[in-house]
Amino acid sequence: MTRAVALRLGVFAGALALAFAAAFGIGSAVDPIAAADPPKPEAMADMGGAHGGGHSESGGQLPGLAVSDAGYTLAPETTFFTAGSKTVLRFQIKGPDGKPVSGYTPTHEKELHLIVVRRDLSGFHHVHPTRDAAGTWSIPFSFTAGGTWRLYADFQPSGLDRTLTLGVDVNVSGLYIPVPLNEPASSYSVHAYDVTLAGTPVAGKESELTFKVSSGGKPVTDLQPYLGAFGHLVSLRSGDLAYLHNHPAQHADAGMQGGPEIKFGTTFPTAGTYRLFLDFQHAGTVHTAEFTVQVGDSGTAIVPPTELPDESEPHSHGEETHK
Ligand SMILES: [Cu+2]
Repeated sequence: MTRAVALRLGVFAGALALAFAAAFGIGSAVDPIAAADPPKPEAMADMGGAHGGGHSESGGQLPGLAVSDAGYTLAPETTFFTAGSKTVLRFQIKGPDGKPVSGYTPTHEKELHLIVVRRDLSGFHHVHPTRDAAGTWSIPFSFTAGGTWRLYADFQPSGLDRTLTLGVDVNVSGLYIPVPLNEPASSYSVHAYDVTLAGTPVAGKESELTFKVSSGGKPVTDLQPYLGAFGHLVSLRSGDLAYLHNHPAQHADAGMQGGPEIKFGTTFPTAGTYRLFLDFQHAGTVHTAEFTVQVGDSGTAIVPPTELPDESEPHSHGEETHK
């Protein structure tokens, strides 16, 4: 009984921590992003629904919305989990022949990228499972709170000339406190870093987004390459969690230094609210900055704050908090 109580309390504390984190800027909705980086013409056409998607079972819809596409299926071993306990995520990608895929073309130094996020867009993770000889992918994982979570597998099977992003929902039992999306903001603080965002996103057209990383009021000029780029941007569209994945045009080789700016050409397929997750690496650690972005049919400028908090001030997150 003591153990059960402790477990419950643990789950509750985890959920509170998550809710607290969310209040300070985690969890929002984003946009469907093209699977390719840089976006290939056909992927862009898919995003805009410009052609019929004859090559695709999903009828040309945005990446991340379907569990099967082009004959490939994301097949999790189970879709039931318990919050707060260590588990192992296991899944296969089944190919057109129904067998687990064992041939992949690496994209950004990995055969497969796994994104895990709760459907309210809180609790984002970008991880890299390992594959066994039988084609089963696995990675240790702990869900921080209950709710419906979504797994995205972003990969390129060697039999296909483009990347696929397949998505599946999983059920996590445990305390569920939905976290509202943060209001749109042009700055986000994570650990010792302040990240600002500037740009003028427009629906259906490529727009440049510029992130700038500072620490203690000083620009960071020694960002490290992470998986071949100085930044990885995943955007999820609020409402249906359609998925976009972008990288800077500039390739980053080991030993190069980047920053403070990281620029992306991003095409948001439709107007709407998107949650952007920027992964960057500094001093050996990967951090994720999150932004809620409102995309309209005519561009609205996102203006970064002119003054960043310096270390003498209490750490500000520059975003409205929700109670
Ligand atoms: Cu990845």
